[in-house]
Amino acid sequence: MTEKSHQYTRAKAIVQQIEQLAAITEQSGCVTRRYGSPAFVEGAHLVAQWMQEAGLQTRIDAIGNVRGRLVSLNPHAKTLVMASHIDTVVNAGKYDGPLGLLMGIDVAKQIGQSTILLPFHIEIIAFADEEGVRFHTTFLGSQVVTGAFNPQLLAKQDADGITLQQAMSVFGGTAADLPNEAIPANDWLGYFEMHIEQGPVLDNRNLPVAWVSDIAGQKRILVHLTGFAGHAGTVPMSMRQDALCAAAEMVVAIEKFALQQPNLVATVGTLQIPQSASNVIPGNVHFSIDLRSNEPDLLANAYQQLQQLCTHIAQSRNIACNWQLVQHTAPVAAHAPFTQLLQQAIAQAGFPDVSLVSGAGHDAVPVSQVAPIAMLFIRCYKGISHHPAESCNENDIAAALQVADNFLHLLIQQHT
Ligand code: HGY
Ligand code: MN
Ligand code: MN
Repeated sequence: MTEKSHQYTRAKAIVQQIEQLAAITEQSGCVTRRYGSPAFVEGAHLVAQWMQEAGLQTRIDAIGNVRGRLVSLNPHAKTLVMASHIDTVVNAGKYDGPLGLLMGIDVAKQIGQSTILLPFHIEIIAFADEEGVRFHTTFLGSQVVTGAFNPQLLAKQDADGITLQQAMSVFGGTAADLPNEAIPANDWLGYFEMHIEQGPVLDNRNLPVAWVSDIAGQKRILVHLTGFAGHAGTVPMSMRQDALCAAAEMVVAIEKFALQQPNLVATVGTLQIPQSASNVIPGNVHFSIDLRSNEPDLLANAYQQLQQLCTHIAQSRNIACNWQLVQHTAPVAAHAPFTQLLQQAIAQAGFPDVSLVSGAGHDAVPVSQVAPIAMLFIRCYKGISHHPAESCNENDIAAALQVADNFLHLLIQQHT
């Protein structure tokens, strides 16, 4: 079997696993696997089984990351981590996260089954909470592995009042275990993540892969508006403190502001009206703002200007506005020469040297604080993501496996 046809066979097997994992969901008919849910736990155990079948020393850690190691004979060797996440957004696609993870398991399996003497350990990690849907956090799993986890997050509650500490107990983990789950800073050789592009550039340029030059910074904000609930039939329009109308004016103003900024995106993805009824003037509204740019100053200025804009709109409507920054991650650049080796691997596979900025966040962001990172993007159908139509074809996955195999062999050569 030629190397190319072998990579294609491997790609087909990965697509079958993607479908198998996607069938494990909180909601039948769509893919939803939020951190710590029974579906998440079932999916984690299936991934653990696949890691074991790939010959990796496997365990589920205290926060719920699934971890599989291919150990070098050199006990003092550093560790290369290949990872991605297995939690999803609500009504998600099947590939965002699982594709990169399953490709990492496959690449490690090929090396484990070869006669290569591994000069470094390889650790494959299925991160437990990259999306941050349940607790409005992100990167919980990767922050534990990098030692950056903030224990104050353990008290965060989900929509049902369950704390993160209670949620993680489903993995048998306790807060005291978390510091021991970190890979010490000087043990890292590097971090390599493969991920669908989640954007249209590769599809438009008819390319299977690209390397990632930067990952955009992001700020997640929760806005709580308090007006005054009232009778929809009796309160004159001029006397209302309608929290929803205030929110609506803010949402449109946020969109208008972002449309005028060339390198900024702003999204109001969630909006809730607690205790709503059709004949009640909304007294309370909560909504989220997701703000991103790969330019730190632009992101900071936009944050300030939008906060002023919303405060002004609230004051003009006699509405109280509580503005809460729930998460901030600075923009991150991939690290040379680690990424230069990935560029070499892409060239060896015969693909052009194309790099992209990632508008999406990835676990590579927290990892970049402790290790050199390299990310490989894989074309996805029309760039669709965070949507059930998200998909990727076997040829592109096979092309990415070819690059990943090259990258690992270059790293092994470099450290032998
Ligand atoms: O939102 C993101 O950028 C990623 O999908 N967590
Ligand atoms: Mn995502
Ligand atoms: Mn992702």
